[in-house]
Parts: sequence; C-alpha cells; structure tokens
Amino acid sequence: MTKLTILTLPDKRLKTIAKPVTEFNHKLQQFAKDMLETMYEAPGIGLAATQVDKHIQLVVIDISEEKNQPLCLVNPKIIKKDGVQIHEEGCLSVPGIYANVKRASTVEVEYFNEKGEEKKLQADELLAVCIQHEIDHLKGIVFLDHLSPLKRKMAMKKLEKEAQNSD
Ligand code: K2U
Ligand code: ZN
Repeated sequence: MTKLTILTLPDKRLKTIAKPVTEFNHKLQQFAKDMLETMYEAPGIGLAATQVDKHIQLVVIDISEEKNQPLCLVNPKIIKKDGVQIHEEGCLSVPGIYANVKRASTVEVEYFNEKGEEKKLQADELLAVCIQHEIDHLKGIVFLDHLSPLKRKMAMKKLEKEAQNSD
C-alpha cells in the first residue's frame, strides 16, 4: 500500500476538474486502496482523488466509528437532493480551518464501485455532507468556496498565517 501526498491550499491543482473513469482495472483498485490508507492515516472520513493530484472521478469515504465500512464512489452523480442542513466542515486540504456550510440534508447518488459495478445510495446527515464535500472536490470546489467572500478571505489569511508559523 502507498501513502499518498495530500495537496493543500493555495495549491491551484485543487481547482482541477476531474475526468470520468473509463477503465476499471487492477491499477484503479490499487489506487482506491491507497486512497483509503491515506484517508485513515490522515485521519479523515473522506478523500477525493483531486486531493492527491490524481484528476479522475473517484472518492473514498468511511464514516464508521470502527473504520471498517469503506465506500469507493467512482463517477458519482447526485441524482436527488432534499432539505437543508448546516454542518461544521474541515478539509484535509485546508488544515486548521473549520466553518459552517449549508448543504442538502439528504442525497441520492448513482456511482460505480472500484470493480465497475453500478450502485445507488441514499444518504443523510454526516454521510450526505461527506458525499457532497467530496464530489465538490471532483469539480475543483473546496468548502471555503461556499462561504461569504469576507469569511473566505479571513480563512485564507488564517491559513497563510499558519503556513508561515509552520515554516
Ligand atoms: O475532503 C476531505 O478533506 C475529507 C474531509 C471530509 C469531511 C469534511 C467535513 C465534513 C465531513 C467530511 C475530512 O475528513 S475532514 C476531517 C474530519 C474528520 C472527522 C469528521 C469530520 C471531518
Ligand atoms: Zn476536503
């Protein structure tokens, strides 16, 4: 297994729009395993391929306490959204910054697993937040992009300050 390097803002590669996966082969399945290992190690409950500078439509998620319920969503599409929820979010690509983000409270997602099998999933609460957060990454969107310009500016200033302090 390989631990992958996670990009952090202000790296512009995080704004890249991911391409659909067309080949479900051993290489993709190994990449999904490496993504899960990197996510558990971070630690996080989700990770998008964009964040490790691989611009394909693949995200991994595991919100279970025991870290034993991994999900791999390839070419995910939200086909239904309902309600509104506000949840505090962080991001492995935006270290040390947390903010409330408004998102749909439930989503229905069509996707393929790493073997190329078609799947459909209904999610609510934290899983719905995570799925929307990760699919945003595949569109080059980070959670700060949902904030007001003032809040986003304040968050970027804090990020820059923390980056200077850690140099
Ligand atoms: O995309 C990422 O960086 C992974 C996020 C996913 C996430 C953010 C906000 C809300 C739900 C999911 C990381 O897992 S952030 C770290 C974290 C860990 C536990 C709970 C919430 C956030
Ligand atoms: Zn994130």
